[in-house]
Amino acid sequence: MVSHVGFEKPVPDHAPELYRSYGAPDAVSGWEQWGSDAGARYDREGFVVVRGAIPRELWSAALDELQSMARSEDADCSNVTYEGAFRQTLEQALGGAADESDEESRIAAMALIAPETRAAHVRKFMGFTKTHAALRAVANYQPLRAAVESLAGEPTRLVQSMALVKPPRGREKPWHQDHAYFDLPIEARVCGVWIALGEVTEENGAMFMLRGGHARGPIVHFQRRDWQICDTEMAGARPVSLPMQAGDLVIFDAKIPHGTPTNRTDQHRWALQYHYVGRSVERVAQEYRLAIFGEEGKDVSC
Ligand SMILES: O=C(O)CCC(=O)C(=O)O
Repeated sequence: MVSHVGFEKPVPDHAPELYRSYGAPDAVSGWEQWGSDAGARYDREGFVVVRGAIPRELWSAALDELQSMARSEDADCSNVTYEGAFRQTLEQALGGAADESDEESRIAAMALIAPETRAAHVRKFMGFTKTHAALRAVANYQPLRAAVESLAGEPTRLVQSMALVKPPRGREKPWHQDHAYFDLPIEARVCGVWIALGEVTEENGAMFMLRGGHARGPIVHFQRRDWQICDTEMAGARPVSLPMQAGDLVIFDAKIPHGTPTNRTDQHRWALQYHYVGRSVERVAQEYRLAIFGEEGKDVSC
């Protein structure tokens, strides 16, 4: 049963120069090539791209599952976010202004909206690995878990699962560090994995990363188009874009600055994102995180 339905805030488009790529990173071809070199590259650059990392049967089952969740009245996950424009559709279905504070009526109104309309506006699902076996299977894919464990230096647990859908003309996810969203010790090795479930290009919202940027440590975030690193902080940076095919992924340090531009195409861009941390790592109070990354990040999620 979905427990939270939210809508994105309308935001202005980003400046094009925020997502200009300065080269292409080297990639590892399959897990056979994963070794100590990859670990050293992760430490040096803050991320490693692995091509053909998830077998077709796993990624295509995951994509089917997400597409059926998008059409379902109840996506059966902890949290669904829609594009801001979907608010008007919901208001019409409710016969007036949707009461933003009334979660129950927002969830009930989903049943009044045609499945294809709902699906067209989904932006994000969170918290689904307990209920959806196909999505759990990707998170637990053994070679991936082994690589993550080698980077964390100990057995790991999954701390967050998300599906990130960028609909046609879907908005940017501004530059940020994922660690800023986690109540985890700043020295913990938090490892993110972003998996392409279809073709990903600069035009439809590829991941951009700042090579070696994790070494700078935490950067203060501000509420602007999102809770993010300020655009002025990124001026003069030389990021790289990570175009991918379905089944490719990037494993990254949660302190690497990254972001994705607006989808300029008519096609959806589908991705999964999981975060893992060593089992010995304990949560810390939100105040600890805010003292490091900025007070405006209260109660935010990625
Ligand atoms: O998939 C995207 O568009 C951005 C995902 C991301 O960086 C995040 O949610 O932390």
